[in-house]
Amino acid sequence: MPWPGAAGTLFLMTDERTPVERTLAELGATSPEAIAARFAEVRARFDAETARLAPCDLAAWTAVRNAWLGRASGVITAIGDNWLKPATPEQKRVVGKSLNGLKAHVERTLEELRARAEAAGDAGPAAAGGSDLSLPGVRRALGTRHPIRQTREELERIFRSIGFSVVEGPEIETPYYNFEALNIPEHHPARDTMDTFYLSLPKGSPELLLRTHTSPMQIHTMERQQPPVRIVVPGRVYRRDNPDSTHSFAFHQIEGLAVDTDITFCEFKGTVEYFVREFLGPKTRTRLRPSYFPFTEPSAEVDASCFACDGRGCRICKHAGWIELFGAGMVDPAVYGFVNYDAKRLSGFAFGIGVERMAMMRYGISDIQLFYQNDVRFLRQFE
Ligand code: 2NL
Repeated sequence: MPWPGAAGTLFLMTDERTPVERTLAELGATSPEAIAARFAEVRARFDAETARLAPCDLAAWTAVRNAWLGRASGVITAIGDNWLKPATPEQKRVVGKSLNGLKAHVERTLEELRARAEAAGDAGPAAAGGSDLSLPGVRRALGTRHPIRQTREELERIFRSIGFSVVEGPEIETPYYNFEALNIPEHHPARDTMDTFYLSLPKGSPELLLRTHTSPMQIHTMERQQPPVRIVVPGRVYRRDNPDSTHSFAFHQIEGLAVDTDITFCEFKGTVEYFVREFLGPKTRTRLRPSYFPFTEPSAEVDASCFACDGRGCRICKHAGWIELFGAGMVDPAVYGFVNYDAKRLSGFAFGIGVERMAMMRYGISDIQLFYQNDVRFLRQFE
């Protein structure tokens, strides 16, 4: 059965052509009013499409321009081909005039939109919903170096200024480098005060421990190079201490070592005095007190005249006038034996400075734990 009313009608369901792809005759628009109405429809459609354009979506703008002004298949070309060319001479005047009007409207509108897109681009991506790079940024507070780091760098600077190099090494060591090569044999009482954290490893593995001082790196250095040696070794060290206001199971040291053919106690004393004056000020006096370390002979505790009372006696120096700074001494010849240095020809000195202790003196801090709590109210004081 034929489709009711299908034959010969202009409204075949299968005809998917748009109005501008058909002739005005096919559309039934032959009177000037009907033609004007068709043009009005097309113009309304164009206005609707351009109204949807985002202010600086250039890709969408280009698509609209091509759809309307494209030479081969744009709407304006289609109207020229399908509405104007087949029109009767009387219709042509009306169609031509309307087409010119429409084309001018399309061109003008698209040009305006392009100008708007450019202006939006100049105003920054914010106009398109992005971020505006011309706005002031979000300022993030700059961090500061931790007071221990600052003190360590100051200590490094002082020793660099007199020819020492800075060397760093691992925090995990073998008992040989941490103890034996430093003249601390297995059952030496000095191991008790420095006994430390051993790594739990599978049975049969060689023993490893957390270094109790940075001296192992000095042994490594002497194994690798012949004198002259002038190094300082900063870094974190570990000891089995219970925490209190002056103890921590992890703290920092800067150890020094100088070995050469003609280093005497004078070089040792001169270096120590230079360091103390650089760190605590030129008026500071230095005193060496006899002491004992397995790896130095003779050994000394280095004291400085109290920075708070200049030696007159106060609460800080417990009325002694002197404050203990660090331990030091002439390298024990036994140590040279472990690194194949010629003990008859060579001599040197060494020292071990606690970085926390120096920082506490420098800043008047009485509790070492403050360094490890990362309380910004404490840390901000060192900006
Ligand atoms: C302290 C002070 C010290 C050393 C460390 C050292 C290193 C080598 C040879 C000889 Cl390779 N000495 N270091 C010397 C004297 C003191 O540290 O209070 N230590 C427990």
